[in-house]
Amino acid sequence: MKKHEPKYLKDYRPPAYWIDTIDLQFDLYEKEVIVTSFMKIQRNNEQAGEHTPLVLNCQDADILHVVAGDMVLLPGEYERGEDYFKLNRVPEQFTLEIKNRLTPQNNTSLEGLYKSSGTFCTQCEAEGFRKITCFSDRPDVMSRFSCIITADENKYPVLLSNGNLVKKGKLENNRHYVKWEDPFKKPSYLFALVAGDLVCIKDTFTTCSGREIDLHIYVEAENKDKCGHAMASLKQSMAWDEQRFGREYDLDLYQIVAVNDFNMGAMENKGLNVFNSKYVLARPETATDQDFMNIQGVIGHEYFHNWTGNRVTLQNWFQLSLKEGLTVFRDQEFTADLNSRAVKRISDVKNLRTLQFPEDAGPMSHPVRPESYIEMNNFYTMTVYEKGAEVIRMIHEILGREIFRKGMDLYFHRFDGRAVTTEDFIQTMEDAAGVDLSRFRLWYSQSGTPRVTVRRTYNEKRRQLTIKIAQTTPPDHNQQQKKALHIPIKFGLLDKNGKDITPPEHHLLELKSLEKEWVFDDIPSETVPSLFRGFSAPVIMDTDLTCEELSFLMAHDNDAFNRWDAAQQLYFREIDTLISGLQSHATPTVSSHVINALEKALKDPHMDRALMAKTITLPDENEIGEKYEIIDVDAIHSARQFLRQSIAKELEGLFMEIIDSGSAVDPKDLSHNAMAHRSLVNAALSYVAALESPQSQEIIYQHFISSGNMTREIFSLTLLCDMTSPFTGPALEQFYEKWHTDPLVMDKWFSVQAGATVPGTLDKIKSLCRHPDFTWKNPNRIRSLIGVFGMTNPFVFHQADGAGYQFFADKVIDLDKINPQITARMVSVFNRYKRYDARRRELMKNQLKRIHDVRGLSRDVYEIVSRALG
Ligand code: 0A1
Ligand code: ZN
Repeated sequence: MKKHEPKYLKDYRPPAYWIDTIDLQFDLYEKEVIVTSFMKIQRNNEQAGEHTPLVLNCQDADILHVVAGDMVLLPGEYERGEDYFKLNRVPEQFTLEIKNRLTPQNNTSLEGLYKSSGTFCTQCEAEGFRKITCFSDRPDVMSRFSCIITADENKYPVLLSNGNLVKKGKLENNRHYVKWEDPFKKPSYLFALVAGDLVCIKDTFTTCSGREIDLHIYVEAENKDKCGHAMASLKQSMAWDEQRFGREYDLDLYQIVAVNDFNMGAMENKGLNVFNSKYVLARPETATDQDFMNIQGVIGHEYFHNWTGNRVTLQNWFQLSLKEGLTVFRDQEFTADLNSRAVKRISDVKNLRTLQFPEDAGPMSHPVRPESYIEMNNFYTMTVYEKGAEVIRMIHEILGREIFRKGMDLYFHRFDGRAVTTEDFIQTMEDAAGVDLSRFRLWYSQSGTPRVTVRRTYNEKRRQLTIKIAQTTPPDHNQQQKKALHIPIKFGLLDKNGKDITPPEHHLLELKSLEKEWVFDDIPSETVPSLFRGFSAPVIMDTDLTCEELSFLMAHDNDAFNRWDAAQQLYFREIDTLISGLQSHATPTVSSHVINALEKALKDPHMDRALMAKTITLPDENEIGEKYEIIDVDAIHSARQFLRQSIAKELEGLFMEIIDSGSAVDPKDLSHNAMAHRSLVNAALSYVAALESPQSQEIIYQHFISSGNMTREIFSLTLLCDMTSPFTGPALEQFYEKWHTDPLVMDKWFSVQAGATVPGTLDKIKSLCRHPDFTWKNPNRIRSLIGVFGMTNPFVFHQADGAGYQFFADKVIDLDKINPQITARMVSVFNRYKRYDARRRELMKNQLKRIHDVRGLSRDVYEIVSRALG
């Protein structure tokens, strides 16, 4: 099938024609939209000659009229393929006008022009613009855009596009029009249009050079009171990018629109960001502390794209990480600078380990700069985004903050207004810093997570410590032979009192070969090394540290990330022992050093509460599963539950004290301290819930009723859903009654039920699919029910009879007809079928085959499923 053929990086050629300007007009009606596009086209003489045809991308557009120069072309005079428009002979320079018809009300893919709750909106990245009109829809064709929109004035009072509003007025039949002009050249993926009945929240920001920028956030009228945090976050982002990276905003207006139906988090269209409403709307009553943090992060992310992505853009889609890895790094730093750096790092690393490491070890593994793709939308991955950000972070680590900044300045200076590559970025960093990053480049081209082994020897007589570090990366379908990467290892050495005695020249060890030894002189005995501080490289580390040494690091390491990580390693070891015990039917017991270490942490008066919460939280079942070649879902669930219960029994008194202290915190307070306190209370509540006693159920229910904010309310509801309790049903009903008119809160109601591990969960999920508030048209709702079930509930999804697999595959097959992009993400849960026992493996494989054989399967799902089976 032709439509399923891959595209390769090695085949990249610059475009044959440039499109210098495009003037668009959208006439919006209820049953159709008429798009008129007027382009100035210019041959690229370095690539093309007079016989080179002009080929434009064109998908789903019903062409009505074509004029080339002053000649009207009849259908036989141009070629129209399923996904292209072609003119065989064209002059070196000419104008082309194309009129076409669209039916956005039928567009459920949420790419191109579509309708969300009555609002017209667009999503053009990666290749959605071709669903709007015929164009050279590739990021290296940068054009100046203007956009006229006409529509019914009552239904669509707000008409928006990129850049500046230059004209507006009234038309006949109750219609009105606007004209927008974007002074900056941009690729088509950054075009946006919005038309709807929305209210506008206004503010301003004065830039470092004294320019006043208008800031507008558009939402549905009922959400007017939920935009304060998003607006504050936008202003923080603008100030931060000036201070940390010297980047000033360039237009006079910055617009954000929140829509309910959106495939991803948000989109950085020039001057007109379109957001999933989940990342804009928040009040403490409706959004959790985590939601507030996410909003700040995503607002920052889209804003930072204005320089890393928009002003400097991509030569082709293989370079996606050039903008995404770099912008994720920037948003992570923004969050870290404004909140707790350690807490941010811990969450990012947890995310990387639970989602990116498995991706990189499975059939979808690809380098940060992929070499081929069938459907570009499938490459908005954890690898491109999160591992891509880790790669930037390592450069930052190697160069140091100041030189890195110098490199960034040079990057913007060199490439402003151009479409470039990850190689251009690295080269610029080398030039600015005067370093050789030739081996470092492999992080962009080699897939897989490196494993790093650390072994120590100590020579008592010579007072010499030797640390030997070795790396290997397992072979995969991308490369059979993996090369040694350049790995920065942030290093520390603690003496027996916990004092850091690291020789200054060894704060950063750089491993550039398969193995290397470092010899440290004049070192006392009984030191404990702390490696990969702050998780300085995205690797899996295998150390020879004992449990006592880990407990010591947990208490003394001056790197907060490693203190947390030491606790995690202790838990993993404990769970591993419990799993082996369960598998050999031994009576399980929990070792005292885990309880002691936890008790010490809980009694530490200096520890920040948010860090304490992270420290006492056990790794989740997916994270634990990652440690095993063959994942025993049942043993993992039981071992984790047993550990949780044992800790709860031993330390109940301390947990109760924490819970009681929570009542002193104002539920509407969004300061770091208040949020930190709530996260600790929730972590303690989770242990108390594990006691499964009538009293503990009562405590959770009381917490639910008296919550006063969504953080407390939804967390206690989650715990109630995960237990067999007389309180669960009433709590779910009360929550529904209270919140059924708020879609974002209802998503949470679906999620807590989909994530439960109690008997009967699968049947519950099946019946929730038939609930009047469930819809297959809204990605947030699908993710909250089907996504949570498949991705975060391994115990139920992998139930031994395969009923979870069967149900999930049925839904995938149906959903693919509505929204392929979302479906492709969902179906990826089967990617790791080889990691389970023979029976489950067979059951999953059968579902994959069933999906693969569906006629008319989308390119998106086809690519994932065929890779999984391949
Ligand atoms: N560039 C956006 C994410 C995004 C990507 C693809 C989309 O549709 C296929 C939509 C949004 C970001 O990184 O925020
Ligand atoms: Zn992005």
